Amino acid sequence: MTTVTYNIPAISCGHCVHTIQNEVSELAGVTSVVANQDSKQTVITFDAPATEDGIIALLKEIGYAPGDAPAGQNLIQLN
Ligand SMILES: [Cu+2]
Repeated sequence: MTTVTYNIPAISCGHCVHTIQNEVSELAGVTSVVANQDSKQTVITFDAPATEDGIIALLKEIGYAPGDAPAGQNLIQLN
């Protein structure tokens, strides 16, 4: 299981949160998507067949490309 945290600058309201959670959770292998309107961070947990590349591609496709995180906040944890 892999958990990744992305900074997504385009998150501006609850609708964005809803869209991200709905769309990303439909990817096969994604087990958890938690987007936060205040921190603009999204925490995604997944297993195969989902891949980080696939998740990023989907986020870009729906208009929520992950942005550059401030130093120390680009968290990628491999469990
Ligand atoms: Cu919004």
